Amino acid sequence: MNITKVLLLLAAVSGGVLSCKPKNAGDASASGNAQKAYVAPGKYDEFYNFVSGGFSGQMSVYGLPSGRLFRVIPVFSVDPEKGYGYSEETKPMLNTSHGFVPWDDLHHTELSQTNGEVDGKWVFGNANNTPRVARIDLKSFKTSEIIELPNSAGNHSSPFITENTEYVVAGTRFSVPADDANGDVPISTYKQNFKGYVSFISVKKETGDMDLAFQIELPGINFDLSHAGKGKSHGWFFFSCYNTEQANSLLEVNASQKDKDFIMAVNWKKAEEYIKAGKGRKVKANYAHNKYNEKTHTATSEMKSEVLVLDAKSLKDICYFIPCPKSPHGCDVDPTGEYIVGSGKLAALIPVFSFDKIQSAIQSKAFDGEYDGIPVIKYDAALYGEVKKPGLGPLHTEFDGKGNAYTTFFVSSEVVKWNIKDLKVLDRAPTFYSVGHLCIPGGDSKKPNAKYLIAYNKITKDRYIPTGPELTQSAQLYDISGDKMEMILDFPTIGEPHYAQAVSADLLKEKSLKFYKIDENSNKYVTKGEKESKVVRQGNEVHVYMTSIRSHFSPDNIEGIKMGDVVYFHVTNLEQDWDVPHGFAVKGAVNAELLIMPGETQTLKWVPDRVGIFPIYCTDFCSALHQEMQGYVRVSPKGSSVPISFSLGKTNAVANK
Ligand code: RUQ
Ligand code: CUA
Repeated sequence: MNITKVLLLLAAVSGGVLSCKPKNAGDASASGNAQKAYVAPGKYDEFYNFVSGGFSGQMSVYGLPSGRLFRVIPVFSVDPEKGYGYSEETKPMLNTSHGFVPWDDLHHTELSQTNGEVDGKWVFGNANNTPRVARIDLKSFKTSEIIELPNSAGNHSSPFITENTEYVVAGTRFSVPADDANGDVPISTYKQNFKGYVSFISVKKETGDMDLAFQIELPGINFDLSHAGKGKSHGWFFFSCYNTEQANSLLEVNASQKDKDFIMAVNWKKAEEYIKAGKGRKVKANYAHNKYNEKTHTATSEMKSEVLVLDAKSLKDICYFIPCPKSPHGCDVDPTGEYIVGSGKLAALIPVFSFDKIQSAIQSKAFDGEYDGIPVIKYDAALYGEVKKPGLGPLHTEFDGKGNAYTTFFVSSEVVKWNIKDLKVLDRAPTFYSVGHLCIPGGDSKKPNAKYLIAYNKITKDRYIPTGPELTQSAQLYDISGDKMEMILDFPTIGEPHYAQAVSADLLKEKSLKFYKIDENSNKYVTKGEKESKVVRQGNEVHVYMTSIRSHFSPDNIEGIKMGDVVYFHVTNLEQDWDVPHGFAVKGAVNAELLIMPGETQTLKWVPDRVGIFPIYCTDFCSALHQEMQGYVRVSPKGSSVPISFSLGKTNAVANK
């Protein structure tokens, strides 16, 4: 089929989504299946589900099988609900070489692993626009660290990890001129000047601290997705690539010219050897590395200036290309590490590659020449086999650990179950509609927990009550414990769900942090008791050392602030009990509220814009007298002689002059 035909077919199929709605419309209740997703009030869910928010820049936490939303974790986007990116303490988390970047596009979530099994320590997320990788701590469910990636643009094939979380890996989606090269070149010089980079971020075993260990410089193509080898293929990483045509315009057509693009196999153990042998070169780069400290409750941002780069062209045997049909998207490795599944967005088959065959092909040099200096392994020499006629537009595959794979089909709106050994299709289930990613708990690890499968759908037209031009996207939950997939629930999601991961609740729930110890709070502006609360003027800066406890702030009357002052409210929540955050807001603040966890200190910067009385109040319903948790700030004209004063509990005092 030529490309025009494929595109026409795609248009016809996606246009027909509404008209060819399956008869039963996936009505789970009709078959009594909905019972399986029912979690009675007061009962716990079996799994945590970490779902990417796509263009919301956040990650959301759902329970499975209920589909209940528990938390939205702010990662790459400011979140006024939690004050993330608005409080002085969290602002540095969003610092980049471009300055403060309050938004990004989070596509993939990946849980940390030990020995190829999900270990419940951290979950990683990628920023697709201004390339970054974030690590979220699964005790506090907060973003702990964000590292920016130089030489990259559109960090899509990320943040996938190796089986002991040695590395988080990221590949550039857009090739661009390197950061240390002159970037002021005609776009038409793509082939000469644009380069691709993949990044290996090291992760410290105990602390999770990340560092950009090295990058590999590659031809200027687009990297799409990736997954690490595991078991026998531990030490390798696999990336799907498109636009091997190196087109710089109308990629819809121009990057679909070739029948096959590539899966790239990277031998990262070999790369480590080259580094030991001093074969890397240090390259100037400018990127931010941001960390949140749970004792100071404060983030710091450090600018880095150098990165170690390995050249894939001259350092032979780090990288190999394997032809893969029709603009590959998903690149998934089965639990044994032997089978690598490539999914061509425009393909009508699924190629399955064999790690053993790839190794022998490399040994015997079964190459089809080179692509820009990188050997291209012969398709047949690497291929284990093809799944024939599985559906249209395969995107992503997860595994059940029982020898089966489940692949999503965007164009034909379905999940298809097939056997990895004999490549036979076993079952198919419709999705509503146009599924992208899917998730089985542990489904990309060595030990999947094959009870449920969740499909993440791009389109929900006619599925829910309408909400104007924008409709929610959705997740659909299937019971896959039997031979047939059974849909048991569907639920709306926040933003656009791309990849998601799930983990048994037992692994996390006991470790969940309940509050921060006030004794350990080493925030520069902490106030450890009401008696220490105060207001201090330093030139035109006014620092309010404030405490909150059910149900008052100390102080709650503040005077002596003048126009031209910059006021910092440093609020320490003195509570030492689970689930008692206090909020803080002041009228006219142009940023957000603060939501302060028990034992934590957070700071709101406020520049009064007029003379008058400004109420403050707690934004989180914390007790029966929450509504009484309020106070007043007086702002006087510039040059006023009203002195700084502050109090709590002094009512009807003599008026100030
Ligand atoms: S993508 S729907 Cu992961 Cu951004 Cu495939
Ligand atoms: Cu504190 Cu409401």
